[in-house]
Amino acid sequence: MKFDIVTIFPKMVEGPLQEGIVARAIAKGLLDVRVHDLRDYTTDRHRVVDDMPFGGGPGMVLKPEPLFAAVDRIREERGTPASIILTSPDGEPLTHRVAKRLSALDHLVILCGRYEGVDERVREHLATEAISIGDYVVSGGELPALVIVDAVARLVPGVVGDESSVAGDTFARDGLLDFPQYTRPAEFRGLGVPPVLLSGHHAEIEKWRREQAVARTRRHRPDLLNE
Ligand code: JEW
Repeated sequence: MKFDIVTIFPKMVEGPLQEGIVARAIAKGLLDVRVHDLRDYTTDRHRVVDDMPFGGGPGMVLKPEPLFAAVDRIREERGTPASIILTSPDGEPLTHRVAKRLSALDHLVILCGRYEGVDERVREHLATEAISIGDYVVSGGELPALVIVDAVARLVPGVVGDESSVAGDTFARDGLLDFPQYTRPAEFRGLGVPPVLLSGHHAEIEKWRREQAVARTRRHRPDLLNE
């Protein structure tokens, strides 16, 4: 699967791609991720990517020309992408369902916004969709782009070594949060682990885990229980 990420902070995006599951999938050839510096698509001496908002107001807005030029280049070099995603606080909320839909596509472009936002013509005439990573404020679209790549890439066959661990993840399984996990030592600084987990009684362990998952979901995410 191909990803092209367009950003004014390429180093901010490249670092996280060089560690962990995503890095391994890139090394294995399952993912082909390219990061593009938006300033490389400017044509002026000062490589300006932003400008003042028409109508006035605080802050700056990302100009349309470099973003359109970047996508033109990506199209020439990599073909027409299946989706051009604009990261945006007012986009469609990212959910497991959205990640699954995107994971079935062969080529995603992700445009990272910055400042007060992006010229609306980008959203209307260049992007094919806008995605938000949730109801909180972040400073720009780079971390949202990385979250999208990570959530989508894990659903590409082979990216996560053990497919049963993908199927068992919270949100993938049955809409319940995960049960608590413990490992050795069985006693640490006077803190024990639930005895049932040491009992070897598999039916009892399954029952306990289910109860814990339901109790946690009721406590932290009651919205997930209402079907
Ligand atoms: C996201 C792109 C570009 C946030 C979430 N937050 C916020 C916000 C910003 C500017 C104006 C108004 C609100 C910061 N920002 C972005 C935030 C994506 C940009 C600038 C974003 N998902 N995606 N939750």
